[in-house]
Amino acid sequence: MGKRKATGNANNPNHDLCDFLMELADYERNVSKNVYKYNAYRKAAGTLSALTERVKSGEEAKKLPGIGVKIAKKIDEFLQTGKLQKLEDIKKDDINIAISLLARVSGIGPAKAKELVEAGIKTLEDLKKHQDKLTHHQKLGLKYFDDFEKKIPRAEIAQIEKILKNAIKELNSAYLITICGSYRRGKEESGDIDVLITHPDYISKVKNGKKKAVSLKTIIECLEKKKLITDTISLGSTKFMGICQLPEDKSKPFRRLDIRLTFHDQYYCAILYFTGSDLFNKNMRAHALEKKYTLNEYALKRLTIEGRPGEAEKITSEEDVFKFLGLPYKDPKDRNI
Ligand code: 8DG
Ligand code: CA
Ligand code: CA
Repeated sequence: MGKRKATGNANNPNHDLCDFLMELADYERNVSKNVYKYNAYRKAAGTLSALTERVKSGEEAKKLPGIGVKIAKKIDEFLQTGKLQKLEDIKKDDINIAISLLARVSGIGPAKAKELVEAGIKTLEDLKKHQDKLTHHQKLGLKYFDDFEKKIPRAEIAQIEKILKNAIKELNSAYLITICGSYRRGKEESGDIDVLITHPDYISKVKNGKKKAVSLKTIIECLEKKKLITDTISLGSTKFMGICQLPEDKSKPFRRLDIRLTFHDQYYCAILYFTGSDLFNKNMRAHALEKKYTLNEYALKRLTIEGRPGEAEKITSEEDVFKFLGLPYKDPKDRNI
């Protein structure tokens, strides 16, 4: 799972307010481990990031969805003093600083970061000396710490996309490949690369048989041979997590790459899900529930009267999902909430 971060909207007139809310969210996730507050702050930041005008007061903000009395008070404090004392105090605390730092290592979650800090490990140098306490993923996260902090320019992902598609199509020209995530939403920079692959013969209902020709392992081996994939964090039959670098340009940073193999009949729900943003997904799932549907990365299903998911609807495009839910289609670039 990626490290969650601020909602992007370059011309957001409330970006400083969004930033402090996202900092509070990160603190709640990484240090307090309070997912409820984490989500509450993120929701408030999402609401503010969608506004076209600057918020004038907490009172005004309180009328918006996801902003209650407590967040409104913080907005007032920030508008009046230019800072938030709670956040200033958090930022001064050595333990908090250490936990937040370690949680930036790929593979180290908030619980692990806390555990390490409690064991006296507070810096990346400390971590390097105690690699026995780390999983394979976390060791790689540490090794490539600096590179993984760097955003990936759109043009570089486009180059990787070309190499990846050519290589996979050489294996079998019927493979369908889509890079999702922030790249598909048109962002100029991304945190990692999220790839979805399917094949018309790879269908959820068919047991074995035709599926055999389709293999994620073969795809990964091929990409290793092309020197695109440099490391594997984990590899299962449908999910690869690893690291890539543009071949022929060793000056380029190492990048996080996730590849998922999905059934053809579930491909478009997967594309919708992995395109995000995650707040957009949350809103869409909530809307689905209002319409008595349940939506996830695999399928859209109507809920029965008893509230149980029924048969999966036949979905052959992202547009289908919007249609079933009675929503106007949104282009990926308009899903950046
Ligand atoms: P980024 O990599 O440029 O930072 O942004 P991203 O592409 O939007 O984020 P991501 O962490 O790579 O996740 C890709 C998509 O997966 C995201 O846009 C929507 C979907 N997704 C959710 N919930 C979650 C979640 O909790 N963790 C992750 N990693 N992905 C999620 O809807
Ligand atoms: Ca990702
Ligand atoms: Ca991503």
